[in-house]
Amino acid sequence: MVVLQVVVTGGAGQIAYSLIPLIARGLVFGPATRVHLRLLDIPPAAQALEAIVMEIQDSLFPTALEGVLGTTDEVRAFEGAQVAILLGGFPRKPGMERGQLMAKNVGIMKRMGQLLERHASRDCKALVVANPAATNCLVLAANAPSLPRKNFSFLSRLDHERMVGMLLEKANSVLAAGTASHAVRSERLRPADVRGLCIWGNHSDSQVPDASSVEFCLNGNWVPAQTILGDSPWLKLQDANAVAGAGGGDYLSEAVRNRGAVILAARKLSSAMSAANATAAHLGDWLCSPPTGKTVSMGVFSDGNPFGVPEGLVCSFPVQCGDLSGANRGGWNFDSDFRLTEDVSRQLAVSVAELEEEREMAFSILNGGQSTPSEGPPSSAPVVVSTATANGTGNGTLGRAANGAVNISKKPISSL
Ligand code: NAX
Repeated sequence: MVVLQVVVTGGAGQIAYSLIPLIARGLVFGPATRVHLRLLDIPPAAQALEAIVMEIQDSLFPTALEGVLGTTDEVRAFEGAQVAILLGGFPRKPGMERGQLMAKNVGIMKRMGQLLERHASRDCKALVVANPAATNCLVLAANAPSLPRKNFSFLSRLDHERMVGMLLEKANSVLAAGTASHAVRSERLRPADVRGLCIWGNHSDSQVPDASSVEFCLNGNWVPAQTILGDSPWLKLQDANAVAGAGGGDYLSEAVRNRGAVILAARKLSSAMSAANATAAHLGDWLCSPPTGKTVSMGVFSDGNPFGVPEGLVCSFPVQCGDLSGANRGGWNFDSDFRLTEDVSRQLAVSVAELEEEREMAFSILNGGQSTPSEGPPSSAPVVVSTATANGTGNGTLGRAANGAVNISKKPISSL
């Protein structure tokens, strides 16, 4: 019997609390995979970890969980790990600027990368959820240079799932009201009845929720979203700078970008249940599913991407996961059929510029004030200039934003 060694950092945090039952019930790595779970947290959380281990024991999970270790010993947690789920990080405090949060968190990620490098399995797959997720992932990989770059990813799936959920909500309410011009359907649309969307770029307010090619499966046939929603402005991509922060009823993209803030304001805590479910979906598709041809959003290294994003960045893209049992376990490919419209291309360039600034800031912090990444990844090639066509079915390459990036070090941290 194979036992998968899985380390979860931030094991006493709130996302972990929702994720652990999913893993323990076989809903992440599949019912046939036994998991040995190592929950790592920092010493102030040691008691909470102990309590979580007791709760796991009391939950009588049937078979998927082979064993659990709650620990503050980093080496024990990472020893031989085959999957690393990085939830652990320093939380945002009131009034904290992005640069300050970055300084705390990239230091943690550097340490986690060193642990991966020294103690994890040589084929360990790492998923970064902790914010700033994209730049954390870059720092993690830079400090674990002997692991393949394709083994590193960050979570943009939550934003993707939020967009699917909102599309379903809207389409089902139109169908229920019977106001769709060509569409008649009695059954509710389900998540599997939506395709053709992607979150591009950073996991931040600059992310690009792209609904330009969304289709619904209506009575067994895939139809453009407009068949149900009409030529609705709601589907149009709103400029990231125009996000009002009020909840975003007018545009889907605005609502997706604001979702984390709305939940944080209402719950006084950031999204945890949905973040755990998105983490499970990301890992399940990446590591356990047979190839389905399904396109999902995943934060991965840009190396070799067909969309013109510079090499050496970690960025959210449309990807398809490959056959993950056996030799190809953990494989994924860019979905090169995905086309960037001009609007998406322009906004992706802004998000990529933000990622480049974050990278510079992170490695400057880690190198004691010098922005040259002496311990960072190779610096990137220049941005490929857009050749997207005016009809919105461009050639899939990225344009440089006319307005460039904002200075992110003083930017308030978005609720993510
Ligand atoms: P919590 O603050 O509840 O948990 C974080 C845990 O990490 C705490 O228990 C803390 O003690 C621990 N920790 C801190 N430093 C550590 C270290 N060096 N080693 C191990 N553990 C350490 O946060 P939670 O709500 O669970 O969120 C976790 C992370 O996910 C945060 O960074 C959050 O911003 C991020 N998110 C990312 C999302 C995404 O889509 N990528 C969405 C959800 C979430 O906001």
